[in-house]
Amino acid sequence: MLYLSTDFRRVLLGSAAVILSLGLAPASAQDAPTIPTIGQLGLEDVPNLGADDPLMTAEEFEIGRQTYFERCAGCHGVLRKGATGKPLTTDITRDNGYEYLHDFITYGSPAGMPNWGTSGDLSEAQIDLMARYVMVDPPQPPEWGLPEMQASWQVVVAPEDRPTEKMNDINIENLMSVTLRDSGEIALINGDTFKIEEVIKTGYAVHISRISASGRYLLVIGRDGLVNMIDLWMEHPNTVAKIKIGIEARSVETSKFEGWEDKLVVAGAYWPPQFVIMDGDTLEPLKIVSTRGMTYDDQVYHPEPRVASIVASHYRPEFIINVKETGKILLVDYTDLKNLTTTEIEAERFLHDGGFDSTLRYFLVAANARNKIAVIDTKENKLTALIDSGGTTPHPGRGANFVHPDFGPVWATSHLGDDTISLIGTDPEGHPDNAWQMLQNFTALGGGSLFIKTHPNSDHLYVDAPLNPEPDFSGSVGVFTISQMNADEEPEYVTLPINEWADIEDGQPRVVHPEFSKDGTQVWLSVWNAKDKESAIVVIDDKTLELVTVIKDPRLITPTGKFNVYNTQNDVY
Ligand code: DHE
Repeated sequence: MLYLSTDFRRVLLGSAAVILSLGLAPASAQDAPTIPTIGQLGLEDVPNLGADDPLMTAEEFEIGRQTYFERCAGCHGVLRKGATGKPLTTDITRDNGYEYLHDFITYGSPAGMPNWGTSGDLSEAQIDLMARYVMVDPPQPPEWGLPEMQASWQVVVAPEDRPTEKMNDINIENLMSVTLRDSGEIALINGDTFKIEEVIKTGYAVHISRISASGRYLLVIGRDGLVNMIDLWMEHPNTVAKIKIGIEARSVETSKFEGWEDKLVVAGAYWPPQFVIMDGDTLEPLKIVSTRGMTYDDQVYHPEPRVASIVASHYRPEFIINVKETGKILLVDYTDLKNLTTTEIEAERFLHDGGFDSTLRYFLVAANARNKIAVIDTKENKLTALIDSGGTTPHPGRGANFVHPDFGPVWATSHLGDDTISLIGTDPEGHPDNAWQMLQNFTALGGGSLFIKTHPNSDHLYVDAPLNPEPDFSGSVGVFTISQMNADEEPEYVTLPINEWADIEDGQPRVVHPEFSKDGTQVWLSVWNAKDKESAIVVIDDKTLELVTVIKDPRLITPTGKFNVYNTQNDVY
């Protein structure tokens, strides 16, 4: 079964030509799906098709496969068993029927399903096709082991040919690595001057950026599993090594423990479900570990336990690897890859994203299907607490750490499924009664929030709501004043109309991912529009909450995540 290629393909979707770079070539005849007829499924509501017609043609199936990979697999899973999104196995979808699926894709839901139709992201023809596609059994994607990784591995500039000192005059600590999602690029934007220094080609629908312990290397991962290692010391920072670690991926991190700075890189894949540890200079793959196995609670086999967030411990030479579907957190000791030692912690399902508390000792991660936050003590290597988040589908990003006037140090998360903000106490020594308790729930803009952020030098807490179907909410950010918070009252927030400030006429841009400058004086927000429409980055003054500047440039295609080098390198959030 060979249907992999790294070539870009151009296919016609409805009348619009779209370039797809997913690393997926057409299925061979052997893989051709069995497509049932309308009559076999007992459906009556599919437009223009009669009982004897197949639900879709083989060509439509191929387009559906690509679109599912691009838009749906992240939440619903490659095998469609569900995670952040609901399961879409055919027993369920065929029961739901065409009309239900069509409407759900078109209008979305306040619980976090994007409104693909009304937002203009998918055309009517694409929605029709996807409503039919999810009623056909999912294809099984291929494996991706060492031979495939080695074949994709490229050292573009050998370590001995790289600069021995910084060759540019950019203040790299205040550089922002900005995800340009749909162009498969990152923009390096100067945080002092707002100038776009470089735009660098990366993987498909590039996801996150992380910075090596020294601050020199920027690691970027695309949804297609391509990891780019970018040297920020070069006169013009660019890729020095790259490798494709799987078919679908979301996370990358580097070793940060003392003595191991910049030595290793780790990346996690959604498909195949595995992580790989690589050499920190060249990205040579050294060790691949599958995450397939038993769920922590029912103890039944799961074929697709995807690797979600990964962080590097500051207390031990370990990577903290969160496995979504099994609900397990793996503390992987990287000092001896031949005799790998892993502490496996039973946490909760489905682990997604998270970050450290302000001391960097505890790691807090959302188990979003069970509305829980799991807390790991990275010094003692054990589960410290499992806390009800008080809302639906917690989605913290890395979360926000601040000192609450009444509660002391807390970590905050917002939610995808409703408008709840949750504060958890994180100071077992200074505030033992509050530690690992859900101290307060209050409301922000609305459901569909993805990220919450503050900075040690800021008195503000920023909460977005990009997946809210209501444009007034998805186009704004809510800002709370920390010093005005108290234990007895729901704090008030101000709404900043970021979309209005960006002054974009066309489309329904979503405001996403607040990120601070190095010193915490400015906050950057992405105004994320469709890829053929204007997008922007809005920078605001954190003290006055007034507009500093709007960064617009034809190269800023679908900006989403932004990663300040210093804050990301040092886990400041
Ligand atoms: Fe993300 C982080 C997975 C959709 C922007 N996203 C993460 C992490 C995971 C993840 C596992 C944690 C990485 C880590 O810390 O190591 N994201 C997924 C999905 O599975 C999901 C839900 C669906 C998908 O198909 O990918 C998804 N994510 C999105 C988006 O649509 C976002 C808003 C826009 C985009 O660029 O794709 C998006 N995700 C982000 C960002 C982060 C992230 C900006 C890093 C947050 C941070 O501050 O560290």
